[in-house]
Amino acid sequence: MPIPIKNKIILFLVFLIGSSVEILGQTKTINSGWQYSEDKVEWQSVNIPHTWNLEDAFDDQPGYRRGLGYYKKQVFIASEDNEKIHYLKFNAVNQEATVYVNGKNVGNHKGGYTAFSFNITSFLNYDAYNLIEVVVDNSHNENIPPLDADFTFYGGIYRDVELITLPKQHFSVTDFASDGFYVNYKHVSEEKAGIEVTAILENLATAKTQVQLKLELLDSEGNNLKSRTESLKLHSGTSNEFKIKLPEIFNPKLWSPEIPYLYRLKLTLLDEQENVLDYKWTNVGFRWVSVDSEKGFFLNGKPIKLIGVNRHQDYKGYGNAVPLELQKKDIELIKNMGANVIRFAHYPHSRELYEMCDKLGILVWTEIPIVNKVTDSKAFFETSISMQKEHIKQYYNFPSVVMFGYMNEIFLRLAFDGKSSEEEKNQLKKITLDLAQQLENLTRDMAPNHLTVMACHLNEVYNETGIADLPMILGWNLYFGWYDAEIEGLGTFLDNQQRRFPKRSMLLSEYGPGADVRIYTQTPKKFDFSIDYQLKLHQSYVQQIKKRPFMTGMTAWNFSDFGSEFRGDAIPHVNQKGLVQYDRTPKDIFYWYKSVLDDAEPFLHIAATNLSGLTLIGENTYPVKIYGNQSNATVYLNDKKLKDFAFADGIADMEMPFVNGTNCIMVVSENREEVECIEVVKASSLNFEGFDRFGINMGAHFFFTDEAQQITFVPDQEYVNGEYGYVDGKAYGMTKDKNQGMPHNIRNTTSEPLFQTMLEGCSSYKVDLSNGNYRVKLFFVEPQIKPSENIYNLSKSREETQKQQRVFDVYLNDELIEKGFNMAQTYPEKYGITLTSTLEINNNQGLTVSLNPVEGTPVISGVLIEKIN
Ligand code: GCB
Repeated sequence: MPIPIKNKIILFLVFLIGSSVEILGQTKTINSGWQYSEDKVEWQSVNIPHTWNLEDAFDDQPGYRRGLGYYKKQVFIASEDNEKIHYLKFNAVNQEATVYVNGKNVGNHKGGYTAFSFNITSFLNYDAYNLIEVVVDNSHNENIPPLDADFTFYGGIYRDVELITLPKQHFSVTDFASDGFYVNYKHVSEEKAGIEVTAILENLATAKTQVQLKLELLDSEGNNLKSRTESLKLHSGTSNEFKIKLPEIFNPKLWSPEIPYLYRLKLTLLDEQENVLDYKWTNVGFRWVSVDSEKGFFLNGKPIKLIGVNRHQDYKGYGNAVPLELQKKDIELIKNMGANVIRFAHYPHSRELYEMCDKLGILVWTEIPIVNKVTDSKAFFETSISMQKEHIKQYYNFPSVVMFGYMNEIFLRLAFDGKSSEEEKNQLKKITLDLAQQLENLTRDMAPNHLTVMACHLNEVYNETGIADLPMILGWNLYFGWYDAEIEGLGTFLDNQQRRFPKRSMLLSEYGPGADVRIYTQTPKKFDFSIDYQLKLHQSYVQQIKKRPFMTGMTAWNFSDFGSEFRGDAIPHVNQKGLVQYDRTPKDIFYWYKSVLDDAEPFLHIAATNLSGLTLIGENTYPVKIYGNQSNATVYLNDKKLKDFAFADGIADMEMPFVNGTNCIMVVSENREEVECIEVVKASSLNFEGFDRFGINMGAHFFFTDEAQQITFVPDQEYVNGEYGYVDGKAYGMTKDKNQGMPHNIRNTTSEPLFQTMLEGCSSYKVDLSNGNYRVKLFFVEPQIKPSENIYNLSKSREETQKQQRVFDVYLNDELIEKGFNMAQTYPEKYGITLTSTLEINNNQGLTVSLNPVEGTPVISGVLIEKIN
């Protein structure tokens, strides 16, 4: 459950006038104590942030509730405030909200990722409780982007709700819910820098009013560098826009990832008696950016290769309703990894995170969620345009924001559309281009100091339609070595694009394979979800991009694993391409990036945590990777020196002669020391000396650490005398391009990688156990169920197998343990099945699991053997 955030007062202005204290304006969050209902009959108390899809987006039932959710709350408004103006501001509600105050409709907002606000003054009662009601709808709506995407559209009020009380003259709260002022950078160079502020001021009094606007520019220590006060006349009942320049400063300290120097701009609105009416501030970072289609990205006139991550906002156990403090830790972690860029995908994230990017020195790509396809309707266009206006206005003042985007893989659905006619497809291309052009123009117009961006998927349609020529930087989301062809295909593709379109600047806006920390192997293969394949792909991609000066940079997909309800990754409902896990525990790849990107301090990492439980029968050593940002180090195993070594590309592979039991690896470099201890089962044969359980992940080439069963299943192999293996049969669903077995959620288990991989057509499986009594568990699942429509599993080999009966008898040696086993009939819908029996082995006959077909081809996913005496 989300940790409740207490109501907090964000800004509480207290001013001394004579001896009395007057509070002129205040903004307070009203997050606590809302009532929530699905049907307006049963209500429960909730705090904001809240979503109603926390459970059903992760359960075994396909789909999650997309519909209406009702929220209500009473708010007391004091009579002292009856001369003030009151606003409600919602920082994000997914995805449509209709707000009522005391039963009256005060407004509606479409779009789940930007803020919106309403003036509720005329609806309020003073010295009384006022009822706020919000009807939230996360149903599919043809006129609200995103229509379709690879992330869960959790419904609810999931960012702060604020009650803002202000005097009649104030910075606009309703100019697309921005801060009511915009900082434009003028002539920024190493020699000088200037800013011009556009302020939108409201006067909600009935008469014209004279006010003063005071601008002050402070350095990071708080010294006042420049200031200017303007006397302004505000017309009543309308917004008043003013542009005010501050005198330039000379030799400004420039903002960059290395030195994110921030100035601060204060804006104070005063009445004629110099009472403060309203107050704002923002970070100012002097920087300028440009791109060159041959030389890449430039910050402050110097080349910089952007290397960083995409980020989604959701978080294990919270969905999109994530406490801000947890989210902030993400940005710290991303900086700690050494990244210099974040793409906030595929929608605007909490504004506080952008402020952190200002402070920490991380360049930002931010975008709105027009993903996969558009609707040919006036309403869709209008929502999209207004969403981009909100986006630009709300995120304009963050100096870290250098790229504004508006579309992601907008032809993805079209590329997989087998139904529409050519004519319909051409029409869709035309209107998509039209919307893109409108958004591009709007963005250039509204954000002249920024770069425009868009991300495409691997398809010629972006070139052919000309959409790829619109943005200043073209992002390519490229999954060579995952959904497409081989890892090395990346460079060839980019070189080819550069030859064909030499004037375009390109950024690799997404790349990365799925990776599950429970899966590891010495023979990583495409689409196997192993952490080893993740390293292989990322390492090669970084090398390929670094080699190409024309590439502006790269952002890995994704910083973290994230919820995507329809997915069948190794953890179902979760996209596992993260560099960190869904709960933000780093995967080893995170540390590899840190080794090559971050040189702030000496760093070492022993990539062994996930190997704990490793079982080695007959093998002598297992390679462990050491990461580091130094040139060399020395490695020890169980206090014995193994060797001195040098790092290459932040990495060194060490063969470890592990012993049975606890093993401690120590790595020592000039100024760092790291120790990691893991448990290893090591035996020359299956004699069960020093261990009492042994599991095999049948049909898989990888180890799988199963938390529920507290064991690491070893990879499968063809039968080796004295060990174990299949006598016949083959691994199910494994192809050159896909090595996951069966890309589905398996019901009633969390051990998907055990069940998803299986042997098919194996009539005899041998395990050379020594004599004794054993408990044997066999694992099965019926793989032949229609795969769900998953456009993100783009493997060419995806095809439906013919439906057929599969009936077989199961024997352990001569003992029949299941007759006429028919999973499709007895356990429908991909149910993970365990058959457990005990048996005695004598006469050194070992164990043979026999699957005798009655009809169709038998399958088996794994075996777990426990010696009982
Ligand atoms: C993409 C999409 C992103 C997906 C990602 C994936 O190209 O832009 O939203 O999550 O691929 O993992 O398939």
